[in-house]
Amino acid sequence: FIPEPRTVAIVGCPFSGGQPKLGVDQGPIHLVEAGLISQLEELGWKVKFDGHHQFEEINAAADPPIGILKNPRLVSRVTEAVAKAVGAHAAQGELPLTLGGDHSLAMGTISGTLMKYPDACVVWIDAHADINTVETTGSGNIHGMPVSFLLGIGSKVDEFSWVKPLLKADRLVYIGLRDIDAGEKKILRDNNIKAFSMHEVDKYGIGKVVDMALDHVNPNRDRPIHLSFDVDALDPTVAPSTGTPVRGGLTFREGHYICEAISETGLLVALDIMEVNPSLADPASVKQTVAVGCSLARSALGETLL
Ligand code: B3U
Ligand code: MN
Ligand code: MN
Repeated sequence: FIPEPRTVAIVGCPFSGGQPKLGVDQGPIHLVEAGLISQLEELGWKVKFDGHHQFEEINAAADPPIGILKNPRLVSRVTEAVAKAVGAHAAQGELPLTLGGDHSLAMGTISGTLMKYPDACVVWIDAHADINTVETTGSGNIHGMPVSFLLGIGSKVDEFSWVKPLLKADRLVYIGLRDIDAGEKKILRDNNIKAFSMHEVDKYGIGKVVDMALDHVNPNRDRPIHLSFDVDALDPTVAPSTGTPVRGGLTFREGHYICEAISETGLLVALDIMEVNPSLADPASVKQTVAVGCSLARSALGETLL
């Protein structure tokens, strides 16, 4: 039994500790100020917004690198808090919409989803695979690593012992990849992880790619879906204000098509909109990127064209 109207719980996560560029913590504030709450209400959702999360602060001196991982204690504490917040919303039957912030947050959001829905699958939309391990990361930026923690691959870091490796490799699929480290390619191959890079989007078209992606992680269309959308999956001409833009990305329509198709399944249980950084690029580009973040969320939550 799903109560109507359904409730979306917005979890604002002003957090940038998983990567070095300042400003991505302002992403959620801009998305909400752009009118996201009323836009979702207009779609018929009951919107619960508890404000932007106030995270514990740990200063850099108290958080030296572990190996080359940067801000490990901070990222661990924040993502654990996010897991609890998302898990609690899901437990109440609400659909958590987490606004980032950098993509390390997905360690928390997906952990939270899996607490309530152990058989959920994850659709990860990104230019990057974010699957580096302690062994393979070259940057030490944890936003390039959350998927490996969720899968439980690579050597364990005590600080992150709260992350339970509950995600199975065959319940994960990527769309939009085009900047993958050599170590990550090996991980994807060794673990048989399904990934549709921009090459496959070009070859098959986005409609077929989404069908194939869902056939892989959700063959009977009966598993709950967590959609984690990094706006850098979109082409930089579409979403310029993000920390690590990579040319050759998804068009405006391809990005929205993915959200619409997942909405149509009726199986979406959690959504992340990540890596909007309003301090990068000119004011018009910022406005455009924030507007795209809002419209992706609307599409995933059922805004229909006709
Ligand atoms: N794979 C690289 C680069 C990167 C990952 N995610 C983003 N950039 N946004 C890394 O640092 O792990
Ligand atoms: Mn990402
Ligand atoms: Mn990315």
